[in-house]
Amino acid sequence: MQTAAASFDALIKETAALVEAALDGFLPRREGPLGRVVDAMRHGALDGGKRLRPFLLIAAADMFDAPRARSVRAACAVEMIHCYSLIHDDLPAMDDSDLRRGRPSVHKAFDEATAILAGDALLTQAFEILAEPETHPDAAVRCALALELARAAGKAGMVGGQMIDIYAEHKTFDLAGIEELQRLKTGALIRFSAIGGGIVGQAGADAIAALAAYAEDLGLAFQIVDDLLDAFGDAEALGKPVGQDADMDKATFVKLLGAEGARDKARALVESAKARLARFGARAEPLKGAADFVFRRKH
Ligand code: GRG
Repeated sequence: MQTAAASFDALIKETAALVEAALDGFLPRREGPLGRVVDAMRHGALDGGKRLRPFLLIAAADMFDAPRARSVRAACAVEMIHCYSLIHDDLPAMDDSDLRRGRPSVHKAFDEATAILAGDALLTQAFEILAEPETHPDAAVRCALALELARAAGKAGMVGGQMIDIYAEHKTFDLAGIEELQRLKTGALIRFSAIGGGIVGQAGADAIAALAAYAEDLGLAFQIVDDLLDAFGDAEALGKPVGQDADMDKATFVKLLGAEGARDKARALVESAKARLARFGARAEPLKGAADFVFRRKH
């Protein structure tokens, strides 16, 4: 029998391949200047990343027997938003990163103006995809998806979190402050991914609330593990620090809780996330597998 981790690994490989093919189809190459922005969008969105958010969306939608043709489209929308955020986050005005997913970041491979436009175009196209009838025949479902994604991505979600991260006085952040920042910056899109699957599958309000609670625990665990990976290169084996964040003023879960404390909190959140899915029984195994994956991931 396959272990739970092996079946999760197989399923995320399968959903990532579906999303890769669909993204490729959404971004056909063009000639001329338009071709340049499309090439930059392709550079930022194709062939990279863990595709965790699409996995969450598709696995949640599967629980309600939503056709994959619909859930993959919604999954592409959330991945486009995620990729746009990474392209813009890498810009000189933000994190100024030369590398992303082991390749030159989009502004390095192209130029800053093209990277800004490629991010903008991915952001816009996400909503175009959600609004198209192929995503769901019921316009109310399409509207609910667009509403929730807009809330997750905008000032009350990811953009708001990024703003706090850039301008807040990190030195004064306590645990509640950093949790709030991360709930917005990375948590909101992870939360959308899970509830978006429920919306595509026309799940009831109670089921969607359970998915939201799962994803809120998961998003926080994801960020704590991110801090552990930054500090140690591994969340499970807390070895010698491999490189603390260059910005010494930046509060992280590791600085606030210590390595052991951060790891214990991440582990507890993963268990809590899985418990939130009890009502779904065996159908929730893939989402439970995602929670375990968040803890054992190495990048
Ligand atoms: C620029 C509007 C705007 C927002 C940026 C999410 C974000 C806000 C920036 C990303 C910066 C960052 C590295 C945050 C740490 C957690 C995180 C979101 C990591 C990247 O997500 P993964 O690990 O990436 O899912 P892959 O490459 O696997 O898709």
